[in-house]
Amino acid sequence: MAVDHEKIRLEIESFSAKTEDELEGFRIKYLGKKGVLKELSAQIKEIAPEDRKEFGKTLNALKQAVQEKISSLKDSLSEEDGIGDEKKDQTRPSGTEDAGSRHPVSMVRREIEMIFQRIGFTVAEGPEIEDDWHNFSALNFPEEHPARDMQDTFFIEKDPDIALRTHTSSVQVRVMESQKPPIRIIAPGRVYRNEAISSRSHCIFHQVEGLYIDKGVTFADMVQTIEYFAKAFFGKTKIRLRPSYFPFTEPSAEVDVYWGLENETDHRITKGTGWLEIMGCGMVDPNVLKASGIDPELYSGYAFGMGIERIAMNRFQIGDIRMLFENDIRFLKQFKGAW
Ligand code: 2U9
Repeated sequence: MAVDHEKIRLEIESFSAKTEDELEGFRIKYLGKKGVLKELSAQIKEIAPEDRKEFGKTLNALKQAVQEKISSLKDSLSEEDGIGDEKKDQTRPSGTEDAGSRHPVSMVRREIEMIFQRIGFTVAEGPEIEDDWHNFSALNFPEEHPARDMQDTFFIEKDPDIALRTHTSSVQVRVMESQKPPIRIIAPGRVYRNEAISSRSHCIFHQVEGLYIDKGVTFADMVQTIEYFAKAFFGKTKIRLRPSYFPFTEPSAEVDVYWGLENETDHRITKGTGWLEIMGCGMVDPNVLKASGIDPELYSGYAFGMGIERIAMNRFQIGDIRMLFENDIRFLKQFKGAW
């Protein structure tokens, strides 16, 4: 009787088992008392004596193939068994996982948050899609202000105007509407500008703004807080304020820290002046307090705002702002373990 050994060999090699039971069934089928290989070896009597040696060899090879299959499937089944498997060393160190890292913008944001939390500020958040009131009107932007333009703001709906917030000041308006002074908050988050004019400018960036409102808050209080921040974040002790203008603060100022002019890098960073602009600030305009239901006769406050990308570029010596948006893994990997 002709036996197709090749067919049996293929059957053995292509077998796979999902459970121990299936594997045991396989073992019995081939190696059991009435198994395929036992029946084959019984046929040896019918083989011509001169072919018996060859037949025996083939049988042995099949037997070996079955045993190898069983042992390899046993290994892979016990691996899948996982944690519950007593045969495994549960104390073996797991090895290193490639865990990724925090984005430099997130690192700087967190550091700023912590610096202000140390002096009693809490972190406030609010919606990125805003109405005209919270983004513009309540902040004393006149009806015809250019920031309200389609070229500068991403509108989602018209009449009533709904847009992507252009600053996190809208968050602070919401807090003023719902809480009584004293208010001491910082509002970090993503903001949007419609920079249609230049393809190199960016539509999304991040800000941290701060607001402190209470009875008797003065310009001097603001300067002290900014001095504290400059020391804590940059390690610099000297700041200067230059007059500026924002619709929501009066008076308003731009803040520079004295960076120094010790070396070539200092010259480059400060464009040869020794001073580095870090933020804007001012006393909250009485109109803004009024709009949110806070009596400007009773209360006063200061506010400040800074762009996180700009500060991250300074902190990590990043020459091109696009690095912060492109998420190139070769760039991001450099921040592993930084914080
Ligand atoms: C309320 C009242 C006043 C927030 C302020 C600035 C000055 C400022 C810019 C810095 C760089 C924005 O990211 S940037 O482009 N911001 O200079 N922001 S005062 O003033 C407020 C906020 C909320 C209710």
